[in-house]
Amino acid sequence: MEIGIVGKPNVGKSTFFSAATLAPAEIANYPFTTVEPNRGVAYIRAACPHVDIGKPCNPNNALCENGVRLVPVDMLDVAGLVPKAHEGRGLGNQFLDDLRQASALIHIVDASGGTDFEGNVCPPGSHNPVDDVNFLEDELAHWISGIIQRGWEKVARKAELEEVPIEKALHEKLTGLGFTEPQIHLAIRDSYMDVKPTKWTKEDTLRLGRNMQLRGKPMVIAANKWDVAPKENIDALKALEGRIVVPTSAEFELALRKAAKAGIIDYIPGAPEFTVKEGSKLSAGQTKALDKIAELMKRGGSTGVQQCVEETVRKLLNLIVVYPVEDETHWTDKKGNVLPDAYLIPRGSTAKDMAFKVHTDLGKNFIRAINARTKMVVGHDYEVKDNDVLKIIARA
Ligand SMILES: Nc1nc2c(ncn2[C@@H]2O[C@H](COP(=O)(O)OP(=O)(O)OP(=O)(O)O)[C@@H](O)[C@H]2O)c(=O)[nH]1
Ligand SMILES: [Mg+2]
Repeated sequence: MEIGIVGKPNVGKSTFFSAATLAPAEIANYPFTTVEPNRGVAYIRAACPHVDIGKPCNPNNALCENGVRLVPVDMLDVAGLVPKAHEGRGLGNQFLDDLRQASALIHIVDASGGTDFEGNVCPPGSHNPVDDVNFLEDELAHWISGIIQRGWEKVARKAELEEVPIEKALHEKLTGLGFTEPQIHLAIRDSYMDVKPTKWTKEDTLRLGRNMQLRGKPMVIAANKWDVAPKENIDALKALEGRIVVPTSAEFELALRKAAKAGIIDYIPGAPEFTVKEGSKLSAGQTKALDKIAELMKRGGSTGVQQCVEETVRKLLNLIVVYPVEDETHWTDKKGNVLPDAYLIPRGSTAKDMAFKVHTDLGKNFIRAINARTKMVVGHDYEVKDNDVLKIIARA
């Protein structure tokens, strides 16, 4: 699972990335600070079933703190995108190829309105952040349609001649872009494409590109720089139809995570508050900065960064967390590790889908599963629930 961070230059993409992952990234108040992508691991929180069985867990691919399982998601921070990047402006849009494997995107918007389209600092409030949403979606549509258009005539002619379903031909053409055939099928339907792909015009493929982005690279908007953003800008972004918008202060979240790492404060990412550790010696500047952060958290419930990551996984992608085990009595793997693995799978997945997620062979040879909580046997079509613990039985 990978989430890509996108947006115009200088809006706080790397700050958000660094706050969410604690991976180092260069941050500066000018455009195009980031050229090469930054990669890191963020986490989403889930109630760990180890609490239900009353034994500490031994997580393999995740951490667990005080009964909260932290399930990893990969995160990628890329260079800034400017209007007409598809025509080569700024750094162009070739670098978006790094986002091929991303299942979802977080669009960082400077909600303070203090950066223009190119990412240059401008008087706060002089730029309308709502305009950034439209331009970025348009650039992403151009990116996808540009890839479709490259050598399309040949592909379309061949598909028509050999009567290959067009979603299949497109899927092949876009191999590696991370789109599934069903997503492509739905995007074609949403775009009212001509049944004859040789008749598709540039405008048609642009419409298709937009719908493919909606289906295959859906997006959450982070209304960033919340700490300095006028309320009307946040409200205007929140009022955008059909989009999930989360106000964030990446700068504050990064400060908190760094202070927690340095042992100055106690802070769990996503929590509504933090406490200064006893014996921490704070400078006047630090106290002032922490007071400002506390004030925003009181007003908004948190800095928003962790919420934004979790809304992307939970609400936008509608993923749930499940735990496969080998032993349904002790909730362990073969070696006796308690609840070693946590997997993210789409809500609505079946026990067999989950088996495939763990291992292709386990999916292919699936016989049945056992719900470790109820000890009930469930079949291949059992719909897996969030927080389920399942033993999968397969032919050897
Ligand atoms: N006030 C405030 N400033 C922020 C916030 N997030 C980032 N910044 C500042 O915005 C500037 C740009 O931050 P970066 O993280 O480098 O932005 P970027 O989008 O990665 O920029 P490029 O890599 O150049 O595209 C820096 O001065 C940050 O300190 C925030 O939440 N609030
Ligand atoms: Mg950057």
